[in-house]
Amino acid sequence: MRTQYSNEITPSLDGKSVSLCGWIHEIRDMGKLKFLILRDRGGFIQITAKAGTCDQSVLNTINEVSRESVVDIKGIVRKNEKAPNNVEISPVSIDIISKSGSPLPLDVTAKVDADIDTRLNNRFMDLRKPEIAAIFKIRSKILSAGREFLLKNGFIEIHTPKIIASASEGGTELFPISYFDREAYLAQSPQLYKQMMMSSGFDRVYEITNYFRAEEHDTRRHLNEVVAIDAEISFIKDENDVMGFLEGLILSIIKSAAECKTELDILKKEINVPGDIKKITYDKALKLLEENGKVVPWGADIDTEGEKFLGDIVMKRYNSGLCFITRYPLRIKPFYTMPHDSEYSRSFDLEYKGVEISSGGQRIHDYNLLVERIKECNLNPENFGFYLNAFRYGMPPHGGFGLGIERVMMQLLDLSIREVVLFPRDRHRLTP
Ligand code: AMO
Repeated sequence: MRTQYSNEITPSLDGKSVSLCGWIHEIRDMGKLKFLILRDRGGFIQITAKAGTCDQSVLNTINEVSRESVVDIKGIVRKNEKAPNNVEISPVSIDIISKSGSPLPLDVTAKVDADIDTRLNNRFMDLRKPEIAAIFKIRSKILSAGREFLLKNGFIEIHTPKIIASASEGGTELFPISYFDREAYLAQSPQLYKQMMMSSGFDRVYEITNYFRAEEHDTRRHLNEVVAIDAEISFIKDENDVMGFLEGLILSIIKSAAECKTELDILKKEINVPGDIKKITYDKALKLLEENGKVVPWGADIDTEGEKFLGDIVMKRYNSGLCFITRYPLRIKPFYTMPHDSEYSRSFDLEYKGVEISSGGQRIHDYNLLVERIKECNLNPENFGFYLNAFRYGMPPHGGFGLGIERVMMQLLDLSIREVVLFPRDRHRLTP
């Protein structure tokens, strides 16, 4: 229906006929002079109607139209130094395609700041704000950059089931669902299936996928449904090979976000692309924390506060926002993690500005060791029959990671996790 987006209208088009479609962002009636601000995906453009020079039907429509109505405007481009971006449209016709009700549930002009719950309850309208839409344009860009990096490196995209029969992470954070006459669960991650693909000889696979986690957490950085880039790689020497791929992936993601100049200008944010990523062992991380007055007992997970502390220390010492924490105690990692020795594992977490954005490592590829570890983690090998079978008939050494997109986005833009998901699912929110 349209010939251009608003941001494509420049003074050089002076005198040209155009057709624009979008929403009425603002209406200003100065009597004989009436202004509309039209908003579309590209931005804003001023529509200026003068009594006397403009058709009466156009003036009547402007009197009738309400804010946020959807319109189709045909008109002539006029150069005007007083108009925003030195250009405006002199309207020839205005069709109201869909009249908006009023009062509006949310003020799109953002003169009144709404609280996050009101915003999320009216998300369709919240997303009309350019600064909110900008977040999701960046999100789309980083996913494309991630996909491009993986495809360039020979990864094959897969899709694994989201309705599963047994836990993949060994924990209890599962959402049960009824599957005909049986109980099933929503997938916590593609972990078991992406590993099985290594036995199938796919060598390098990835999936951009939803995780469903029935965690009770009600925090700034947890949701019950998230999206992650999951990858698995065969014929690795050890976990360092996996970290190499993850480093390439995250750096290309951050670089692509830093290149979103238009969106970052709208958001008034800047993104620094870190250099290479520092590796710190778990033991060293605990030591650094202790030196700075925060004691984490050996064998415990580094909590939210500890991660934040560590992020600050790493920034001060190494001038980097990113660091790997490696060689975690075996006892706090899932059953599929390759042991380094009896105490430590070949696993890692990737921290970005003091928040875990990814975890991964080398996996066990030996059938007997895997069964042993499943038992040691108080799980029943019988529940993992279909998975274990893939280890009995030729399984290469392999490893992989899961990179949480919401965590990456919130750290990139310094926002809370609810802000970077279209329709977040948390402890209290199941709609919209
Ligand atoms: P893990 O459970 O650490 O590892 O998840 C990987 C990454 O996913 C994101 N994430 C979450 N983000 C927000 N809210 C949540 N509730 C949430 N849960 C997970 C985080 C986290 O780092 N199978 C392994 C990955 C692997 O080893 O390949 C796994 O799922 O960014």
